[in-house]
Amino acid sequence: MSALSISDRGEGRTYDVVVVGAGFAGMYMLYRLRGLGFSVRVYEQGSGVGGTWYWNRYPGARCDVESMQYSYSFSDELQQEWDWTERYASQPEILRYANHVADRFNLRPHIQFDTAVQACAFDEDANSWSVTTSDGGTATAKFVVLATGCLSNARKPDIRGLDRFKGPVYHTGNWPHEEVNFTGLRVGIIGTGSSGIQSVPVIAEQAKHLTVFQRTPNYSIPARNAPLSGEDRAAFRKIYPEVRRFAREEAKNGIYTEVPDRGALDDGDNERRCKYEARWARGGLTFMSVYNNLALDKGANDTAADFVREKIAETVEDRATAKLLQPTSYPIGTKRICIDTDYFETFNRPNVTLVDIKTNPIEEILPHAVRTGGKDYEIDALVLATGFDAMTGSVAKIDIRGRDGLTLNRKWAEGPKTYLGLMSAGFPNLFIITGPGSPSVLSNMIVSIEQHVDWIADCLSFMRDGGLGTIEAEPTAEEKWVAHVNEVAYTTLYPQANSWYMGANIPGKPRVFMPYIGGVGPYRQICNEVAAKGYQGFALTTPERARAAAVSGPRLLSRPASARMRRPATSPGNTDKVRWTISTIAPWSAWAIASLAQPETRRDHPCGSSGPRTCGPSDDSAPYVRASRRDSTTRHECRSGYLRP
Ligand code: NA7
Repeated sequence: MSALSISDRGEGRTYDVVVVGAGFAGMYMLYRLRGLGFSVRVYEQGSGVGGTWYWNRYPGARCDVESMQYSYSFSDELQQEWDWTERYASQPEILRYANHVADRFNLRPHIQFDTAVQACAFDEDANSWSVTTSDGGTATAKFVVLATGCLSNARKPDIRGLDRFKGPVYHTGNWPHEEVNFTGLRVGIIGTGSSGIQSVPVIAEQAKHLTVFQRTPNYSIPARNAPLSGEDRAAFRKIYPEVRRFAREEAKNGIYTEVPDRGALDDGDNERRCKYEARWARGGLTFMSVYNNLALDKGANDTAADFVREKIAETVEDRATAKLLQPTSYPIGTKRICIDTDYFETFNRPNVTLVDIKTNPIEEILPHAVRTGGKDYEIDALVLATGFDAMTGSVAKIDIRGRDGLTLNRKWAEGPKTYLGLMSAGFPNLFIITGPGSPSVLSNMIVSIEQHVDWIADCLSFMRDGGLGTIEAEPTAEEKWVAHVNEVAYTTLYPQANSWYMGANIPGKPRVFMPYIGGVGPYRQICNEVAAKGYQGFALTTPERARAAAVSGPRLLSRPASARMRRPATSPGNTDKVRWTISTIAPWSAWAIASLAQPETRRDHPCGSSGPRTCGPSDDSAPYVRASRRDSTTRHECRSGYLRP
C-alpha cells in the first residue's frame, strides 16, 4: 500500500485515476486499483453498473459466449459461488451478476452514476488530466482509463421521415427500462444483426404482425440454449483452472474449445458434412472452429457457408423468403457470426413478413408506415436493431485533448491509431480498455478485459514505484503496431465484409479493420514482453517539474519510501526523460501471422523453440462442459503457451 496523502484519496475531486464507465471493464479496473491503494473515481452515465448489459435490454438479449466462460476469473470464490442458470445467460441474469459483483466487492462507493464524462484535457505542466463531467464538475487525475465499451454507442440510422413516425421507436442498444408490450401491435424491425436476430423470434410471439426489414442477411447458428444443472456447473467448476488458462493463453478468441488440427479441404465431403452437422447440433460460436482455415481460405470458408445456406433452405418453408435469408455477399464469420433461438423458424409464422431493403432501400418512414419498393408497410411500433458506432464511437463522444491541444478525434480522423490498443501517442497517461488495435470484440470480452486491466494495473504500480510522471505511446511503436494490426487482418478473409469491425456500418467512417486478429494468446504475450522490457515502445518520463509538483501539490502519486523502481537492465537509468525505442515488433508480425495458420505446421515460437502444436481439449461427443480431455503425454509447454512434443 502506498503512502498516499489525504488529497490523493479523492477529496476535492482529485484522484489518482479516473475511470470512465462502470461496465465489466470499469468495475474490474476499479477493483484492481483500489486493491493497489490508488484513489479512483468511476463516472458512469447510466444509473447502474453493467455497461452494454445495462443498456441492451431488448427482448431476447443474451450473450453469445457461454455463461460459465463469460464471467470474471479474477476471484475463484466468485466463480465458484455464482450459479449461472442457462448455457447462455440472458441480459437480466448478466445484469444481476454485474450488480452482485459491485456489491460483493464494495465498488459502488467509488462510482458516480448518472454522470457522463464530457471532456478530458491533459495539463502538460501538471502532468495530469482535467476531467469535465455532465454534473458541471471537474475532476483532476493523473491517469484516465477509458472503460467505455466497444458496443455502447447505439446508432440511430439517418432515414428520411424517422422523426415523423407517430408510434414508439425503440433502439435495441438503448432499450427502455420499463416493460415494452407489443401485444396486438403491428411492429416493424430494421436490422438483422445479432440484436435483430435475437429479438425477432421473441417479438413475433407477442406482436400481431412483425415486418422484418433486412438489408444484409446474416449467418446464424442455433444457440441450443438449455438450463444448466447443478451437475453441469460442478463439472465445469472442477476444470475452471484449465478453462481459464486455455482461454487466456491458447485460445484465439478467449473461449475454451477444441483447437482444430486440419483445414476444411483436408476432409472429404462426407466427413466434412458430418463435422458441420455435429457442430450445428451442438450449437454456438464454436461452429467456426471446426476447421482451422475457415477465416483464411475462401475455398474452405465456402464449404461452411454452403452448409449454413442449406440449413436455412431446409428450415424456411417459403423458397423466396429462404433465398433472401441466405447470406452470399461475404464469407461466413467475417461479420460476427450470430447465434439464435428459432430465428429462421420464425419466418414460417403467418404473422411474420421479410422485406428486402437491399434491392429496394427504405424510401422514407411515414407517420404510420415504412415505405419501400413503392409499397407502404403499416406499423404501430418501430424497432431499430441498427447496431453501434462500434469500438471508437463512445470514445469519440468525449472531447479528449492531449499534448498541444491535439484532439483524439482529429488524430483518429482517418482511423484509430493506438499502440497495442492500449494507448495513443500524444495522449499521456490515458489508457483504453479493449481499444481498437487489441483483440477485444474478436474475443470473449471478459478475457480481454481482464488482461488489459491487469496490464494497466501493473503499469500504474510500476510507475508509482518508480516515481514516474507519464507514460505515453511512442509514435514509431504506434505506427508499427497499426501496420502490424493491418497486416495480420489482411492475411484473413475478414476485410472482405462490410462489417462494423471495418467501421463500414457508419457512413463516412474510415474503413480500417479495428480489432487485432492475431489471437488473445499471442497478443497477451506481446503485451507481457513489452512490459518485461521496461514498457518497450512507451516513453516514460520523470520530469523535474513532476518531482517538484509531487512535493508541493497533491495531484501526483506519492512514491512510497520503501519502493524500489523495477527498472529493466536495458534502462538508460533514472534520467529526466527515459525512452526505450521499439526495435522488436517486426518479428511479432511473422509469428502472429504464422499463429493464424495451421497449428500442425512447424514454426518458430517466441521463446526460440519450434514444433507442432498439439490440440487442446477435444472430444466431439462429450457434453460441452466436460470437453476437457487432452493428450498430456505428448506436450511440452514453452513460454508462449504453445505445445510441442
Ligand atoms: P449490427 O451487427 O451492426 O447489425 C445492425 C443491423 O442493422 C444490420 O443488419 C444492418 O444492415 C442494419 N442497418 C444498419 N443501418 C441500417 C440502415 N440505415 N438501414 C437498414 N438497415 C440498417 O448490430 P447488432 O446490434 O445487431 O449487433 C452488434 C453486436 O452486438 C454483435 O455483432 C454482437 O457482437 C453483439 P447491414 O448489415 O449494415 O446491411
